[in-house]
Amino acid sequence: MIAIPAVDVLDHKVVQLVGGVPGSQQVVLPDIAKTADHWVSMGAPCLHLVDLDAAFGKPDNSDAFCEVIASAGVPCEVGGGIRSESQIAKYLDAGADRVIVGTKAIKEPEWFAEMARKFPGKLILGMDTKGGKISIKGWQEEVDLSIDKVFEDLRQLPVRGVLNTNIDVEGQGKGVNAAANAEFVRKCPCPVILSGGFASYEDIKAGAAAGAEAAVIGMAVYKGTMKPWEWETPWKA
Ligand code: AMZ
Repeated sequence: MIAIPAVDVLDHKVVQLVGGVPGSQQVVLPDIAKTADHWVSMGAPCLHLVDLDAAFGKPDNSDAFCEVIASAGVPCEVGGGIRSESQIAKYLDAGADRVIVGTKAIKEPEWFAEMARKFPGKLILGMDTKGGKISIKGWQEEVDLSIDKVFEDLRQLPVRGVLNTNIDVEGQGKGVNAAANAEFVRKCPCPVILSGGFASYEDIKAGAAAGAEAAVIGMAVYKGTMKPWEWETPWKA
């Protein structure tokens, strides 16, 4: 399993929020490109770019993200506020390795199925969960849709994987919910990228043991409490 640093952008700056709540910024860095370059220079094998402005329906950061994607030199996954085929195509044309679609995919599964077939192996379904329920629209709306049903539908689709952020523990630096993560990975029919609360190498090991493909790390690398470049195999477990 690889660890991927998150570059979350709100108000056109790199931020780390607690539980995704605007106003809870623990970290604010003004330069998106510089922050992305920093993680690549530390050996990050991949970048996780999230446009929170777009996820909240505000003017997006897609041009800045496209520049990062084109020059990063490592694979990038990108999401947040993606609601159209042209937005998916814009990021793929810029060289994104994969594009994360959450809200629109959950709200309009038929549209998502069409996009998944149009861009095979390129889409990640963003399925973030709070108290065991799927959460959308910047984690401000809960959806009454069973996770098992979404997994069932996914079996037919050539998606690259599923991103699951555990919102209950996200941004708190207290560690992951290893049992919830393991259950998610066990049930999901495709590769899983876990996110939310990764605070120690033990958390990373637990994600690897569960069979996840990757773990997104945010607060812990920004606060310096986790240093993946110092691991026995940097950024890997
Ligand atoms: O922090 C938040 N409030 C937040 C966040 N990090 N809200 C959404 N997201 C991320 C999801 C996924 O990567 O984890 O945005 C992406 C999905 O966005 P959308 O707009 O397609 O639901």
